[in-house]
Order: sequence, then C-alpha cells, then structure tokens
Amino acid sequence: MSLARRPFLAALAFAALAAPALAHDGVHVENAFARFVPGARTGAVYMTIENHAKVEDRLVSVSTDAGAKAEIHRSAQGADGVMTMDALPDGLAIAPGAIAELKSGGDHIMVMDLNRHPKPGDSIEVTLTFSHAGTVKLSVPVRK
Ligand SMILES: [Cu+2]
Repeated sequence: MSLARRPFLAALAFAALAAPALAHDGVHVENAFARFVPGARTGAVYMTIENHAKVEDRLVSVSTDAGAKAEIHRSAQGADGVMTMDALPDGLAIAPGAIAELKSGGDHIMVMDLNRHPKPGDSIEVTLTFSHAGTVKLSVPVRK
C-alpha cells in the first residue's frame, strides 16, 4: 500500500516544483505602469493582459499598497462628448486567447484613497485577482 502511494506523492511534488514554469497557462501581464498626477486624489494603472488559457478569464478585483481602494474602470465618451468612467461591477472579461488593453482613455485600474503620492521612478505593488488564473502580484513602475 505504501509503495503504491509513493509515485503519486512524487508526482505531486514534481507538479508543485514545475508550476512556476507554466507561465503561459493563464494570464500574461505586460507593459504595466502607473500614473499619479501631482495633486490628484486618484491614480491609474495601465497594462496589457493576455489570456493564454482555453477558457474565458475575468479580472474580478484589484488591490494595491498605494491606496485603500482600487477599481476596474471603463471610460466612455457620452453623447455630449464628455468622457465619463464607470466601475465594472462584474470585472473585466477576457476571452480565451484575447488581449485586454488597459490604457489611457479606455479600460483602466483606478487607485483611490491614496496613502501616498508615488512619483516617477517609484513602484507600487498591485495584486490582480482573476476568476480563472487566480492571484497575480506585480511590482508596477510609476511613470510620468
Ligand atoms: Cu477611472
């Protein structure tokens, strides 16, 4: 009995060691940066998120050490031409194989209730939580 279980345990240990190498089985984040306009009460985080999985994923929540609150926002231009933005209550869906661009004037992560004013050259910690890929922690550089 104990002999029969051995290969199973060995396989588990191997899977645990191999897991970090499977970087492309899930989401892949690139070009992340944050922007904090001097004097502003909020900041924004932009990045490119690729879903390498074969199922839809969803960015459901974000947290950061730079502020008490972070929301996933979508910017849109109203009929009057004025830009507005709204929180996405259900998060940001990313289809299998799709790329979500979080950029100025579009979808973005908004940092609120700032506890400091990060400057260009600083970095902030950002934790992304996905429905499928789980938690992704990033150190995000602050740019002008
Ligand atoms: Cu916003």
